[in-house]
Order: sequence, then C-alpha cells, then structure tokens
Amino acid sequence: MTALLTLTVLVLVAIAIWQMTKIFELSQLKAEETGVATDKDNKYNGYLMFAFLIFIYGITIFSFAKYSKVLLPEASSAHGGGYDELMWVSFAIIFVVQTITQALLHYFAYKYRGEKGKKALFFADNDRLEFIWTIIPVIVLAGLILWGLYTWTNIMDVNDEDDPLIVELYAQQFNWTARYGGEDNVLGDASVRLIDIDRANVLGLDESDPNSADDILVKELHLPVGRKVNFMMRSQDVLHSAYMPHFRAQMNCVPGMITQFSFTPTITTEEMRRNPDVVDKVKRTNTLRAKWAAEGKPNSDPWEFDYVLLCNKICGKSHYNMQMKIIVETEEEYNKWIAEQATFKETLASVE
Ligand SMILES: [Cu+2]
Repeated sequence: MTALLTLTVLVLVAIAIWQMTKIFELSQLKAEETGVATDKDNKYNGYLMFAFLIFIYGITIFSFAKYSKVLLPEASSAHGGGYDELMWVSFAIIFVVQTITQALLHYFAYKYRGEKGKKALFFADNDRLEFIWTIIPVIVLAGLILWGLYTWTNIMDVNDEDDPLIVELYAQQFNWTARYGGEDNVLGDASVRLIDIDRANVLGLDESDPNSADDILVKELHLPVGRKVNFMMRSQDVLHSAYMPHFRAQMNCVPGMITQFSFTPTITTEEMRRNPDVVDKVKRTNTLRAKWAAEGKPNSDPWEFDYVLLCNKICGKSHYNMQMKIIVETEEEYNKWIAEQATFKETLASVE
C-alpha cells in the first residue's frame, strides 16, 4: 500500500514539474513565436492574394486560348441564333462581373490586411450602399430571366403552322429509328404493345390504322433545308434524350408518352462542311486520326463532318454509341431520297 502511495505521489510530482516547466516556457516566449500573425505575415499573405488573382486570370486566358475551338460551330436551325445570343450575353455578363469582383475582392484583402494599431471602421448599415448592390443584380437578373423565358417560349412553341414535316424519333437501347408520315405526312398510331418482331413491326405500328401503311422507317434522318420539322419522340424502354447539338435541340424521350420538339434546319450538310470552324475541326481530327493510323490504332479512318442525333441520357452501357446520322439537303434531294424508301406496308413481313 505504502509502495502504491509513494508511486502515486511521485507520478503526481512528475506531472506537476512537467506542467510548471510548460508554464515557464510559455512565459519566456518572444513576441514573434506566439503564433499570432505579425505585420510581416499579413503583408506576405496580402501579396499571395495578388498572386492568386493572377493565377485565376491566367487560367481564364489559357482556357479561352486553348479550348475555344471545341465549342460548337454556328447554329444550323432558325431558332439557334437566338439561343446562342442568350448564352453569349449571359457568358459576357458573368465574365465581366467576375473579372471585376475578383480583382476587388483580392485587392481589398490586401489593402485591409491586419496591421498593428489598425482598427476596422464599424457602421450598422448603409441604406444607399445596400440599395445599389440589391437593385443592380435585380435589374440584370430580371432582364436575363425575362429574355430567357421569351426565348424558351418561342422555341418550345410546337404548332402545325407552316406545314411542318412530321417525324417520329424512336429511342431504344441503343439505337434510333426515324419514322416519316409518308405521302399524307400523318403518322399512324403506334404502341410498344403492338411490337411484332416476327412481322418486322419493330416500332409497334397499328396495322389497322390506315395512316400507318405509308409510314417510312429509316435509320438515317434526312431533312429538307428551310422546312419546319415537328419531331414526336417515343422511347421503348428507359429515359433517353434526343440531342441534336448543331441545331441547338434537345428533348427527353420518355417511355409511355410522346414528347415534342420543333425546328427549321437552315444550313445543309454540304454548306456546313464548308464552314471555317467545321473545316478546322475536321482537319484537327484527321491529323489525330492519321497519327492513330500510323500507330495501328482503331477508329483511324478519315472523318467527314455530319450532323448527328445523339442520346444525351445515360441509358445503359452502350449509351455512348447511341447515335444517328442527320443529313440536311435541298428539297429536291430530300424528295428523291424519300421516294426511294420503302413504306411500312412494303417492309412488313407476312407470316403464314
Ligand atoms: Cu439512350
């Protein structure tokens, strides 16, 4: 027992000495070693703020220079110009505002850095200042939102004016089928329940509907330039999204319902192939492909520009390759092409 007590006393004395040593050390510390930032530290941090500002601006300029070329070329649809304009004005406002506010933020962090004897000015509120920083964003944002709503309403107004071409885009894992209304430009009724693979009725067209007989099913979308197209989208299985980037068009394809989108193509595939941005992109891609070919890598055949319909919803493992070629051509070329296509009735297999 005495041994234990003695040991406890010794341990406690040891702790007491250790603690007293720490107190003694703390009381002996010089001003620079207290862990409190000195004027020199604060100045150094202020300069680092400027260095960070230069880094932000630098990376912005670098990104502009290096990645501008990956942007889409000029819009190929009637509504695309307005859509791009809205986007570029939004970009420009964000760019200017953020360039100025970043500079002010980092400059003030430097200017009002901690300094011995410097005291912050305190005031509870400033009505004029609060009014300014509230009203300016309100006006700018309200303007952008109203303009956006106006653009959105115009783009999403799917109607039957101007004799639109009616085309169905049918999505399934992992391909697209397009269906034209045929001579009458009216799509026959269809339902996934009517799909009959044995008879090659892959889209589930209602054979009893007289409108379906002349419908035309194709795996390459041809569109006449300058004619409005009303797309009716269906999906067989999961959510897909019909994305036609060059036309600034995208609409989800939802199982069990028909969704719509409408646009007028304005530039033919041939014309787009001569667009300087497209020429440049094709050149860059083919330089890369030539390199791949030399190394014996796949996908190294020379590439030619084509409009494309892509799936823009991750719908399964081959989603990345769910696409269909779009060809925009003159009305004569389109009429010639569509006349060569077989109708639904002609392709329907008869089963005994
Ligand atoms: Cu898909």
